[in-house]
Amino acid sequence: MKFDLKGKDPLSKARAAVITTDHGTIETPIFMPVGTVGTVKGVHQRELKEDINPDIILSNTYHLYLRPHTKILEKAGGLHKFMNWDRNILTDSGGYQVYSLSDNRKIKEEGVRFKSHIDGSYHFFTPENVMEIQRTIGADIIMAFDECTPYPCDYRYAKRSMHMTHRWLDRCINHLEKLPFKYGYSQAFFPIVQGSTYKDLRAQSAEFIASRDAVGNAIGGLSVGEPAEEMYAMTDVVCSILPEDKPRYLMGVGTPINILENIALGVDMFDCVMPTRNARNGMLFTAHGSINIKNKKWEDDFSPIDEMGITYVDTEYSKAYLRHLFTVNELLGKQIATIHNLGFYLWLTREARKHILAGDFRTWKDMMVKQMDKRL
Ligand code: PRF
Repeated sequence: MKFDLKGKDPLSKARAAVITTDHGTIETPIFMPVGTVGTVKGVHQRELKEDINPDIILSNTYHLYLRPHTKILEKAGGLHKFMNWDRNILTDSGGYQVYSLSDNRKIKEEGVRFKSHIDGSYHFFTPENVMEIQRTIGADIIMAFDECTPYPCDYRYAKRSMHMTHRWLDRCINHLEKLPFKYGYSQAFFPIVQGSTYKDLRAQSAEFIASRDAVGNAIGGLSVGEPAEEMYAMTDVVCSILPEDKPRYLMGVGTPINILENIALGVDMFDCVMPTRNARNGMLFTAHGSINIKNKKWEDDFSPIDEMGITYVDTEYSKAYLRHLFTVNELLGKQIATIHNLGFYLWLTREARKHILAGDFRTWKDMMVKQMDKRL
C-alpha cells in the first residue's frame, strides 16, 4: 500500500492524500459506506459505483464469519468476487461488534467468547483466528483485533484494556507473518489506538501503535457516547503522535460535523452506519441541516429532496413523495433516502479534499459546521 500526501491545509491539520492498493486508488479524506454483511443495505452495487462512487467500502468480520461463513467466502474466491465489488474493501476485526454484544460475551487474555446473535451458538475470537478469517474474507485493508472500551470507563479498566489490546496487536502481527495472501493481491494491516477518554493513555497507546510501523493506523474507542469535545481532544492527542506519512482512520465516526472537525485534526478515513441506518428511519442529511422526512410538514412540499442535486434521487423525487413512501412503509423510501445520505457524505469528504487542496479548508469547514447544525 502506498500513501502519497497531496496537500495540507495551512490553518488546520487537515491533509489530502492518495492511498494506492491492488484494487485501485483511494482519495482522502474519505468516507467509507458500511456494508456489514456484504451489501451496503438497500443499494445495488451498480448504484453504489455509478451514483455514489466511493473508492472503498467497509465490511465486518463478525457478521461475515457467522454468515455466510469463511468456508463459503473461500469457495467464492473472497468477498470482492462474492459480492461483485472490484474496488477496495476494508474489514473491521469484530472487536467492536463483539463489544456491542455486552451480555453475550466474555473477554479474556486469550480472546473473546461470544454468543451468536443469530442462533445463540458459542464462538471464540482470538487475535490469531481473526487474522485468519480476515485473510479468507480478503479485504484490502484488515484491522487488528482490539477491545473497544465503553463510555464512561474507569481509568484502571481503560489502562488494563489498552495494554491487552497492545498485546493482542503483537499477536496479530506475529500470526499474520505466517499467513500468506490468499487471492493474489496484498492486504494492508492497520493497528488500533485505544485508551478511552484519558489523554495520557491515548498518548501512550498512540506511541505504542506508531512503534509497530504499520502502513496505516486507526483510532478506536471513540464515538461511544462521550461528548464531541472529548472525542476531538482524544483525536488531537493521537494525531499529533501517529506518523504524518501514513493514513489515519477514525473508526465509527460520525455525524457530518464530527467528520469535518476530525478532518481538521488530521484524520483521513471514516466509516459510520449513520448515513445508511438513519436513512432507513427517514433522517436525511443535507448541507443545511438534517431533515426528518416523516414529519407532516413535508406532506405537500413538492420541492426536490435536495436542491443541491448531488445524486439523481435528489432532483428526481420530491420531499412529499419520499414522505409518502415512508408513511406507507415502502422499501423504495429507504432506498432513496440511503442513496441520498451516502451521496451527501461522499460529497462532503470530496468537498473537504477540494478545499484542503485549495488551502481554504478551515474557513469552509467553520462555515459548513454552522450551516449543518440545524434541524429543518
Ligand atoms: N474498534 C474496532 N472497530 C470499531 C471501533 C473500535 O474501537 C469503533 C469505535 N467507535 C467503531 N468500530 N475494531
